[in-house]
Amino acid sequence: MERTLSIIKPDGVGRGLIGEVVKRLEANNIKIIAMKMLHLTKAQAQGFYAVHKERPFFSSLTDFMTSGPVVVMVLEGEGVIAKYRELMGATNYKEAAEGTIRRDFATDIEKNVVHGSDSPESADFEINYYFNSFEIIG
Ligand code: FUP
Repeated sequence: MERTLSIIKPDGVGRGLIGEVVKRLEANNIKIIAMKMLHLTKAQAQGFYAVHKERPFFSSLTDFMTSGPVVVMVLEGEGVIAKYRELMGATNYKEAAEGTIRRDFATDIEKNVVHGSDSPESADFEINYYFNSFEIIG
């Protein structure tokens, strides 16, 4: 059994896409075992995206991630890391497959509606970044 972290980003929350994303998770039998809404501070966004701190888009990305509330979730299931990334589609929505969340709703490489962990190691870091053990339905 695997776990992954999902974020509905400020563009997704602001555009009323929380229900749409959750609907797609449920339709694909992906179990939500934790969920909350947060408005990240700049420092919290920088800590979350620390692996990207040398990248040219880091400053813009962390500004965007603090521009409004986000919904963070822990998802659980067999192969859920890859399964959720498949539902999300490629980072660049122009390259995302048809029927994916990013292809259907993203407007920009940065404003791409959702985040999903890319490996078991990053899932572990990211889940613990946002949730303590009491907030996850074991
Ligand atoms: P992903 O795993 O698909 O979320 O993509 P990355 O971890 O590579 O990038 C994290 C976020 O940085 C993306 F969701 C959007 C942003 N980004 C840019 O703004 N510009 C880029 O060229 C690449 C990524």
